[in-house]
Amino acid sequence: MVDDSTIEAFARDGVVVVRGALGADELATLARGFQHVVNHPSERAVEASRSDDPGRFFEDFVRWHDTPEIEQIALRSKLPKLAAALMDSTSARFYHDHVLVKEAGTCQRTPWHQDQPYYNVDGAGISAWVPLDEVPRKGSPEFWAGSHRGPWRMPRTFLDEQAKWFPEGSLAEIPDLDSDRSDYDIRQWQMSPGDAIFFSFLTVHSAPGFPFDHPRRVVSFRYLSPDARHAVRPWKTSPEFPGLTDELDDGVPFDHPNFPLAWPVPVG
Ligand SMILES: O=C(O)CCC(=O)C(=O)O
Repeated sequence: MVDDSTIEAFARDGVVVVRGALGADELATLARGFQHVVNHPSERAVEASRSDDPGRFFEDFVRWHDTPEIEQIALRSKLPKLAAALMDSTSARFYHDHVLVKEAGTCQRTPWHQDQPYYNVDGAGISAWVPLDEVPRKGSPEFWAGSHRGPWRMPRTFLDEQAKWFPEGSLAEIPDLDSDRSDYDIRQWQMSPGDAIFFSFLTVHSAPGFPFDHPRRVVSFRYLSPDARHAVRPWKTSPEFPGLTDELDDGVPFDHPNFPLAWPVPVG
């Protein structure tokens, strides 16, 4: 499904693009699921843009439980097999889905960040960022290639940069990539519906606003490698998994119905 050079590129860069990862029928299914989420936001949903933004940045999380279309794509498309192959792993467990829309004209950037410090996960994981719309290069996420091999970086709230997770000073800060972009290997691609950007939970990434005349609808599917372990945090992770610490010990594999094995496809 992916050749050795793509697997090597993922290990080296922490990010690769796979064209045509989902087909037309799968995209139609995902679009239905996406619309269900937008029409019925969960208690986890957030408005990630300011009230005076001419567009809107809306996010929701972990919707596969009540959105069968998202479950279908997360568990029964090529995505989990691709995720396992790129992690050079024999299996991939589904972690969660993250639904994002930047409406036409949204100014709000997604700031530079790594995903893993927000999570309850130690060990490797990978995301597949899949757009439902054409995304011109200038509206597409940016990735600092190789940053997944560096340290964990301080997670901050997107709108007001608060350190709500790790204590202030306890992790390295994200450098100011935008002021000296030539010092960093920054990758960005034009994307079409069904293409997927696969990136490590530790790859530093950001995304611009969306100054175009159509929305940018996206679902990011997150998968865990077999070496991923549940990391109980003394704070609310993002997303939060309420009650999980009563059912899954600290330091154990994610062998729990909330995190189904997605590849290989379980028999029966
Ligand atoms: O699409 C975006 O604006 C940000 C996506 C992102 O940060 C992610 O999928 O982890």
